[in-house]
Amino acid sequence: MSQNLQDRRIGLLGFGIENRALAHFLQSRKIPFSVCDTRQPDAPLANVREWRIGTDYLEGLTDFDLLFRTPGLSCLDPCLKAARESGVEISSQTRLFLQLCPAPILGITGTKGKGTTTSILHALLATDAARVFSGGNIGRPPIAFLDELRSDDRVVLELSSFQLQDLDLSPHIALALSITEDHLDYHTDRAEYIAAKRPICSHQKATDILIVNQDCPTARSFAAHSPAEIWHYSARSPVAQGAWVDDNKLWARRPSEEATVICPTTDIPLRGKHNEGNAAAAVAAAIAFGAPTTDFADAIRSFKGLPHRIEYITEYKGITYYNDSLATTVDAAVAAINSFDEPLLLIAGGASKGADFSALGTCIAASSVRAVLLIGDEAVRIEAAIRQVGAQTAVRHCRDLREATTIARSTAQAGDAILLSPACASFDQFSSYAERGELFKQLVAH
Ligand code: UMA
Repeated sequence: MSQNLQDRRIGLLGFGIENRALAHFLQSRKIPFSVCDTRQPDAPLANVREWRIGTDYLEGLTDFDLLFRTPGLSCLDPCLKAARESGVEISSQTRLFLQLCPAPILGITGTKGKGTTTSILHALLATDAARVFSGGNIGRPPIAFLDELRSDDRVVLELSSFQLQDLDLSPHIALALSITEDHLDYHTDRAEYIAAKRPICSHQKATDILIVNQDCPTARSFAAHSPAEIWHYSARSPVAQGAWVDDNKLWARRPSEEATVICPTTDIPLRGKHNEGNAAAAVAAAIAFGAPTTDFADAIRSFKGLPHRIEYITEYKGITYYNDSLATTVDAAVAAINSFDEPLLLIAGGASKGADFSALGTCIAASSVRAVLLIGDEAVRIEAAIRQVGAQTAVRHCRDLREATTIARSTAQAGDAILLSPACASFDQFSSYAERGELFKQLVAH
């Protein structure tokens, strides 16, 4: 494969986290390449054949034989389509990794829960003798650890619709979590978003395994697109092979074996029914990978959770604070709100992704939310969704996160929780969800 790459005119489209890692991989093999990006990189790299920077960066793509698309650039872009039709091969860091990886790969996709499930699965697999490597959309491009891999290792990849959309090969084990809708500013519509995720399993072989969320009709529909053996997981009811939650316990069953209890659900140290589902998904994936269940309960009990996902920050004067900045979709915010019984002051709003907020309005009306503090571009549409369902919940429009936090703190009473769960992207006021979450943590600490 390196030899094949040596002889080609290679262009990296976009120079972010993924293609930077790919650039280092190519340079370590003395394979030349050019870089095309809308903007000048903060830290340019030496020994790049050519830099094409600016709004016209996608012009003249037929100068290349092989292009590596950054996830943020849709494969449906007209310039990419034209290049493909002219015979240029369009690839990506993810595809190259799948082509070169010597170890079995488990890929996880879904609208929400990918990161948490990937992390729980990593913890479960780490209890076994085989080494485990995790990466992908979670923030670690796998090409960066390709050279460390051996055939007896296990690889877990979190894969987004942006990464999956044009893949022509699938992981050996695929896990489809809940699939609803997201990124409607990037995907043409819901159908195209769902279709973009299907390569998680559509190029599998009969000897592969596909695990689907039994509780999600869209995830279940993926089974018809894969020749692999089908397993399930569920947060609600038993499955034939896989893992599930029932009778306040987490269960697992390998094909043709008796069901075994992994642990009581009270051992899962994460809030919310959706996280019981994520734990079941991780257990199903770990047993599909052949890991023994002996130490799973310990691994689950000591799982710390991830930053920015219903992350407990502190308690002060009887008020608890949670940072759920990663909730960039309506579904994620709804799941977070539903995981609280105590009275809630919700901070929500942010940049638009074209979402429909009606489910958020319905959830707020039926929940323990007693006040909503709105920020960002989507504040007006969120208030409209709350009013649409006739909810009487107090709504305040705030200038920014700082003001929302100050008002929430002065309004809250002992026993309340203050939750940042925006249901929106962060890009109107922040560079990322992580920057938004970090600011919230700082504001709460002072
Ligand atoms: N660029 C262009 N044209 C475009 C898009 C981007 O030139 O149309 C350039 C930008 O100027 C910038 C670079 O490409 O220089 C940025 O690339 P990028 O944002 O496409 O990708 P990376 O920085 O490589 O990060 C990507 C994922 N980003 C996206 O999917 C948008 C990261 O997921 C991922 O962690 C990383 O690869 C490692 O795999 C982020 C994300 O928001 C966190 N993902 C979405 C989500 O989780 O909901 C899908």
